[in-house]
Amino acid sequence: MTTAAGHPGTSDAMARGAAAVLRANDLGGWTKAAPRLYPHQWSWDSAFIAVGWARLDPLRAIRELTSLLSAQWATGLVPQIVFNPDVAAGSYFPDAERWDCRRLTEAAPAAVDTSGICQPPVHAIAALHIWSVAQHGDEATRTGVRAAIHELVPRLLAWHRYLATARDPEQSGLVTIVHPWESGTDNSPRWDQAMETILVGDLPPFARADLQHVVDPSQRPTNEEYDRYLWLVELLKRADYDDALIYESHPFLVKDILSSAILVTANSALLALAEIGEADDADRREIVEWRDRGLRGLAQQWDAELGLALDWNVRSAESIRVQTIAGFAPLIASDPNEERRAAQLATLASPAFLGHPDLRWPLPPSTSPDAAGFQPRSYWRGPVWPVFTWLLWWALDQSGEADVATRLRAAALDQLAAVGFAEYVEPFSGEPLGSADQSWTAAVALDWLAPPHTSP
Ligand code: 9WN
Repeated sequence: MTTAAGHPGTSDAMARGAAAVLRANDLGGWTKAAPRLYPHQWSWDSAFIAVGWARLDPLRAIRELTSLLSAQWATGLVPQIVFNPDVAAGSYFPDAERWDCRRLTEAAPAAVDTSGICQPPVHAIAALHIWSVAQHGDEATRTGVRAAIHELVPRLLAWHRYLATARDPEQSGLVTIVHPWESGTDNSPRWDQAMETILVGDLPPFARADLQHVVDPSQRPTNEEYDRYLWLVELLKRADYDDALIYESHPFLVKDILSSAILVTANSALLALAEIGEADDADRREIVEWRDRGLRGLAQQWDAELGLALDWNVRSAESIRVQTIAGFAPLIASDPNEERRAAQLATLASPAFLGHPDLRWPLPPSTSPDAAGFQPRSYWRGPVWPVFTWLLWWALDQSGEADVATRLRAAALDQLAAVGFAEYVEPFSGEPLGSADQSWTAAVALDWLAPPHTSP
């Protein structure tokens, strides 16, 4: 498969190619996630995309976040998708009409169409990253980014408060998701058990648009999975997207360990942003509480035997014991506990992940080849996602694991040189899968290539 940007062999060519992908997918103040498969603005994509834009233009980068956050709901929810009104009907499903948020709830913004769910809260991490990169820019850039952060901080506070309250009424420190799409790792085998119990009712007919854009349907979720995804959307609509009602009745309620870990790290970032944005002391104390509660929640879900943290199924009251990259939650959250850190690093290096003898590159498969649900070509069931490699690399680098981080970055760049800016990659053959010219893949390449070769 050849990407529009080509297969970049050298660092310079790769950086030029990555910039070209972002520019081609740029629609003004925001960037579509992929040229054809994902023609709208996605929430966590935008945060990673902003990390890449920061290396080209920090002011454009912060606009990506400002634009996304302007579609925030009155509840504080930052929507998974902000719909592009200019794309042809049938380009992506479920579309704005199917979600029908503006008609069903006053919490949805009046000016734009959005979906009615959220995605992992990477945004504060991205905003702080942009701020750090902007320090190397001119005065106008620094002033512009600072002004934007001033405006973003109250919105980010409302977003994190929403996750810490409406999405954690138990005060467990862990974020509840109500749809696998909210995890960002949609068809991960983590969700299989919870999804199998869902009986699809009277589902209005629909046509999938995603299969038009991949060469092989086995790379995408199955039709059975889609029926369940769409049924969950119907149930959320029947509850008028009311979080309290959803909590009472919804069949899919899961504490997502990855979103929870990202929230811990995002709270650390928000604390720094609160300083820049001059938030008051009460807000700062609240952020510290959320962060510490999050760390305690992650510790509760630690599985010493697997050396991974596990999701928790709220409905069945049990841990979900599947080996996936989400289990590296303590590493992603910079959990200070030494024992867990050592165990996480050992699991990462083991044959269950980076040490697997058949891997094309030592990069983390989304699901361990040892796990029952592993499938090397299917989306989040096995392929390597460069964007996730970046998140893990960034967390390792931040927390002083320089050697592991350096090796991960080198392997990631080797992979990108071979596959271009693919959405995900078959872990054994190295075949690029999903969409070509995926914005967040190009974005993380730009960050990896920026000197010095560490995060700012
Ligand atoms: C549903 C845009 C998004 C990513 C998700 C990824 C995929 C959408 C889909 O694409 O999900 O949100 O249609 O499959 O799983 O992480 O945000 O890139």
